[in-house]
Formats: sequence, C-alpha cells, structure tokens
Amino acid sequence: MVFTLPKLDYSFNALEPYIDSKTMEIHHTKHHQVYVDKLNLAVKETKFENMNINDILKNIKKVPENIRQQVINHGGGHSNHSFFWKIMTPNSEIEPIGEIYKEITKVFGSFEKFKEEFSNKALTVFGSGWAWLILDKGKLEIVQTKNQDSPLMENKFPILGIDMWEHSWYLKHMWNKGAYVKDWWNVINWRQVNENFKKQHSKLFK
Ligand code: MN3
Repeated sequence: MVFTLPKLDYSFNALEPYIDSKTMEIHHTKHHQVYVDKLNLAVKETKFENMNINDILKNIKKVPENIRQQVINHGGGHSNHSFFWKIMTPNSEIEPIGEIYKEITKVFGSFEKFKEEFSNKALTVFGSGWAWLILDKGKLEIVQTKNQDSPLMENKFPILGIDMWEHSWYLKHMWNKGAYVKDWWNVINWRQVNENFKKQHSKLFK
C-alpha cells in the first residue's frame, strides 16, 4: 500500500445542503478508495510505487504500455479526486478572490460570464468525465476530460475542476445535473483555487 486515501479537511455533512452527506461519504470512502487500491495494484513492484502521482501523470508516456491505461484510469482518478476535495469547503467565499479573480475577469470578462461558460462546459460532458479551469502555457482555459483522464497528461495544470460522473450527484439531484452544478458553486474554496493559480503561474513566469 503506497498510495493512500487523503483525509478530507471537513466532515461528510459539511457541504450540506449543496452536496449531501451520503454522497460525500460514498464518493470519498468507496469511489476514491477503489481508484487508490487499483492504482496500487497496477504499479506494484515497479518504480512508480515510490513516485508522486502527479509526476507520473505528467510523464505518462514513460509508464510501460502494459500498465499505462490502468495508471491513467486509477491514477487519474486518485489525482482528480484528491484535487477535487481540496477545492471545496463549507466556508466558501462564493466569488473568486485575489489573483485568480483578476485573471478570470481579464480572460472571461466577468465572473458571471466565466460561471456561465464553465457551467456549460460541465453540463455538456457526455458520459463520465470532468470540466476544468486549467492553465495551458500560462493561459486560463476551460476544458473537458473524459473518464478520469487528467489534464496533467497534456501538461495542463488544473486550477478548478468539477466531477461530472453521476456518482457525484445522483443520490441528491438525480436526473437534474443542472441543479448539481448550480449547487456546487456554493462550496468552492476560492482561497485554494487562488493558491493553485499562483503556484502554477509563478512556476511559469518566475
Ligand atoms: Mn468521482
């Protein structure tokens, strides 16, 4: 057991009423745990056991073909979910703060316009996948990825992301995924999102 399930910074019911307690519990202790377990199985007795998952994903072509797809699926799942838990909080600022506020306003015109564009990207994920705000060579962009594919595999750095697999909302919102996306905006940890942006940005422009 090398990769482990990260602890949540808040309790399962902390994101109520927007994300329900049962969904959080199952999502974290069952779904995410399976990604961790299957990743461990895939990299067992290889050098990848001792590496950081994000570094592995950034260099995915160096992973031998016989285990590569397993690492993409379960390593991506582990990385994406670890990221996702961090960008949510019961103490959301509701609107972006700091540097990311300035950049979002600059690139998308306003926070409202960004929110609309991002929500649209999330709602048009067909099948299972994610919508992301990423930095691509220093530029903010909204993209989708399929399944558990990580933006890191294309050298794109996640700043904000939403899980668009049905397991993220079905217990509470059922068929109404629009309601899930709408609710999700109330639990974003903009402090963390701003840190994600500053960290990647300073790496690029130092
Ligand atoms: Mn999920």
